[in-house]
Amino acid sequence: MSSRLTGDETALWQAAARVLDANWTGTATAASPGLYPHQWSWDSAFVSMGLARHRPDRAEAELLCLFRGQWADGMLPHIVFNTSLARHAFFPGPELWRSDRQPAAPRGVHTSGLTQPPLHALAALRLHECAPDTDGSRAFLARLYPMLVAQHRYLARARDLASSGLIAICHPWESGLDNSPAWDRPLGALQLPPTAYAPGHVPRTLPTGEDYDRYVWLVTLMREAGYAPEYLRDAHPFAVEDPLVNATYLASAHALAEIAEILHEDPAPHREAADRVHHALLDRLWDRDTGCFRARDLRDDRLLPVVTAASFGPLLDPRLPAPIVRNLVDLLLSARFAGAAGYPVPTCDIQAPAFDRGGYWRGPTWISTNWLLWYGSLAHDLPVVADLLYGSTMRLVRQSGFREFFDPFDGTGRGGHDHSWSAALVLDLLG
Ligand code: 9YW
Repeated sequence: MSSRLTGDETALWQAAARVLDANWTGTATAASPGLYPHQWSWDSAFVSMGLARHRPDRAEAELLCLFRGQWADGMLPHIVFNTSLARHAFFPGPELWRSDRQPAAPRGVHTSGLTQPPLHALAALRLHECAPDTDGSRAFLARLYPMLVAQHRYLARARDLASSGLIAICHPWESGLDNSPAWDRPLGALQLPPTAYAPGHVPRTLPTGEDYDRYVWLVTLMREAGYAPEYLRDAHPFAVEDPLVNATYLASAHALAEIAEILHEDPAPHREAADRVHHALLDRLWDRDTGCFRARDLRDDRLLPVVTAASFGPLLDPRLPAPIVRNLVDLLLSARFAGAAGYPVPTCDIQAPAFDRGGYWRGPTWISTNWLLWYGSLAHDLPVVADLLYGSTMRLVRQSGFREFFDPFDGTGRGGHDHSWSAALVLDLLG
C-alpha cells in the first residue's frame, strides 16, 4: 500500500484487499463469490493487476493457474473450472464445452472452448512494473512469455477470420460484454433449429430467455466442429470484429514487445503485430460519418449500428491519431455518455433505444471498462478524462461497494457483491 494514501483511501484499499483475500481459493481467484465461482480469463488479468499491489506471489500464481487451461494450439479459454466445486455450481459447466474430448485441451483440467479479451500480456507487464523483486519477476516473465506468445499466435492464426489483421469473436461471451446491444443484430439473424434449446438448462442470471438459447446453440455448433479454425472462418454464423477486443489485443502486443525486450528476446514480431491491428482498426472499424468506432459483422460485412463503451476501446492504441482521439473524447463527454450519467461510463449510448440502465452490459457502468478507458486516457495524456473516470469509479465503490455493475445515473450497485475485478482494479487505481 502506498504511504501517500489518505485515511479514507487507506480504508478503501484495505476493504478491496479483504475482498481479494476472501475470493482466493488457494490457487486462483473466483470471479465473484457464489455467482461466478470459477476462474474467468479477463477477470484473472484484472485481478492479477490488483494482486500485484497486495500479494505479488498470488498475482503470479493467478496467471499461471489460468494458463494451466491453455490448449496446445495456444487458445486461452475464457473459463478454467475449479474442479473441487460441485459439478453444477455454475451453468454452463464442463458438460457444455466437453473440453475433455478435444485433443488440444489440457488433461486434468476442464475449460470452456471460447476466448475473452486478451489482456494478459498487459497484466504481466504491469505485474513486473510494480514488482518489489525484479529478478524474481523477470523469472516469472520468462516462464509466462512462451505461453503469451502462443496465445497471440493462436489469435493471429485462428481468429483473423477475414485476413484483415483484426481478430474476430465467434460468440458474444468472447467480447466480455456478453449481452451488449451491439450483438442484437447478428444474434437476431441466427436461424436456430426448433430443438436448439436444451430444456432443464435454466439460465441462472442475466441475460435470460431467447438470447441465452442462442448463446448455448452457438457453443454447441463450435463444440460439434471441434472448435476448428476452418469451421469458424468458413461456416460459423456469428463472427464479429470488435473494437474493444482488438484494442486489448493491440495493447497486449505492445506489452509483449516490452516483455521481449526485458527478456532479451526479439520484440519486432510483436511490434509488427500491433502495427497491423492499428491500421486495420482505422481501416475497418472507424466510422468517419459518425466519428466513432463500431464493431463489424463479418457475416454481412457491415458495421453494427449501436455505439457502446467498446467504441472507445481504441484509446488503448498509443498511436491513435490525435483527431480521432479528439472525436472519441467529444463523444465520451457528450450527453450520449458521460455528459448525462452521474457515474460514467455507461456501457451503451444513453440515447440509443437499446439503452437499459439496469440491463447488465446494456447500460450500467462497470469498473473494468472504466479502468480500460482510464488507462487509455493516460496513454494519450488526457488528464481531464482520466480524472473523470478515476473519480467516478471511486465514488461508485465508496457509495455502493465492490459490486459487479452500477446504475450509471445514481450509482446504485447491482449484480454480484464483492466482485473480484471491482476490488482489484480499485487497488490498481489507488496504486
Ligand atoms: C458468464 C465473470 C464474467 C465476466 C464477463 C461477464 C460475466 C458471465 O461474468 O459473464 O456467464 O460467463 O459478462 O465479462 O468475465 O465475471
